[in-house]
Amino acid sequence: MAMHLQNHIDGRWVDSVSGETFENTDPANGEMIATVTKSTTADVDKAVEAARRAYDAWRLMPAPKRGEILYRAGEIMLARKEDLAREMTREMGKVVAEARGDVQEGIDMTYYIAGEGRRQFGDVVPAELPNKWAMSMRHPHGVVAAITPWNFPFAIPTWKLMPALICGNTLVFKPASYTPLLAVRLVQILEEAGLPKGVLNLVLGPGGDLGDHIVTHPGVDLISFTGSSDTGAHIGELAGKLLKRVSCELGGKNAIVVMDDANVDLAIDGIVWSAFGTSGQRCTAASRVITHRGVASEVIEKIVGRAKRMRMGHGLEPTTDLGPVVSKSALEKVASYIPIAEKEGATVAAGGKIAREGALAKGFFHEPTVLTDVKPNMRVAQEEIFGPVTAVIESTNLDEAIKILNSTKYGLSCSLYTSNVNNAFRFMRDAECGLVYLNAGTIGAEIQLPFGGMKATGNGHREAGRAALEVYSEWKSIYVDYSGKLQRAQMDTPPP
Ligand code: UN1
Repeated sequence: MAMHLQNHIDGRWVDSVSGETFENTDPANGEMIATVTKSTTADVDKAVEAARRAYDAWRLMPAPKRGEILYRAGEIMLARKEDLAREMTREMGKVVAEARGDVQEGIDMTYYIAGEGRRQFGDVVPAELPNKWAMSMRHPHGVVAAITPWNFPFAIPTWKLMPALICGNTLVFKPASYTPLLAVRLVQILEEAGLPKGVLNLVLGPGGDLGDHIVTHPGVDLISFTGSSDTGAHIGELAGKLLKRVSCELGGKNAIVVMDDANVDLAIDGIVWSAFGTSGQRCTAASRVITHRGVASEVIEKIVGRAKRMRMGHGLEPTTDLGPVVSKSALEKVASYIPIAEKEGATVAAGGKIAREGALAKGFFHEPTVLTDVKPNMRVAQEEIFGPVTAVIESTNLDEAIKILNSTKYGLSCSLYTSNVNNAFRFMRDAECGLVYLNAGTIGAEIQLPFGGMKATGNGHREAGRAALEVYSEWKSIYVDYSGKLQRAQMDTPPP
């Protein structure tokens, strides 16, 4: 019996005013998981109104008390980790070991941010005039809209919800339409942990008009979005005209550079994990490999061998290495890049096809694919494919490799395999990426450091780590003059 998933508005689980629904299905076999209420702009209005009503009481609750609710939420997540992971695998396809990692990342973020309830440091600095006090403190924005993707259906919402909550904001949460179940689970957990009604409101449904309405709604103060660069630019345009705060986490075309002095087998492990983990559907996925010519044939032979041995299947099966991609349109997009690659002169060295054998035909499976003879300016070396496809490019030295690395419009994650410390430090300095790895793959960022990227990967903000608070609060500088007389800064000279 399929579940039915509803919006959560002002503390109540309710259907959309439209009465319409859409289906949530397993991308590995097409099985129905749930019917989902399909929201309209009128539902968004209700969600924003509820969030506005709840704002003052929430912002005035002492931040350590808000933190206690988050700690309790973390405990509940930990207790339900296995169930959440299994539901995630069914809902969006990633293998269950990775789904556990996604939930764990959400737990890590929740505990980490709960601690910020007792920090949120400001500055107290000397004033230039006598008997005067100068300090800064954080202030919430008001109502935050969190628009989240399906590829990390638990972790990424926690990156947005938890810091927004700890800073005293209330929320309208619109998850991707492919992953409403994990969003419902997260809201249920926060509700059980004691979040007051109206503080977190959930609106389910596909983006488009609904997304535009959220972004332009006068009751929404900040939009935090993770998704494609095109959608991010659109949101930025809409919000910019209204001078709203926007934080965007967008695409990537991440690369692993392998030097001729690298431990090649270690590099192969990193490449296979980073290129094909989550079926390549991570913003951080290694969709390019830039290999030194001296080791290129060995690198190619070994990646191809590994890709060919990967077993596709349902993510809940213990034998599965590679799950499906999320949807039919995602599968078609991935497949469309193969003829593009061939036309531009690349060679399909492994994979290259939609999998149609046996039970795989029921799902959205694409073979793990390795493209060789790729030149840095080809479309497959520049555009985000978001599937299990990696493009191998050859280079003659580190300078050239870094130039190729930096030649895309994106700047999220990169990695260098080398045993030469000078190479390592030059790479750390010159890579135009928000995440840099040495002798490790491009995926697997930890939540206590900032996450995000340069150039078209974002709009200058970072999620997670201490940086998260910068997005979800504004600075307020406060001066207290206790001299009892008019003192004019920059003009009055203090007495000797
Ligand atoms: C993403 O794909 O948008 O670093 C997030 C990683 C994960 C997060 C990925 N911790 O791969």
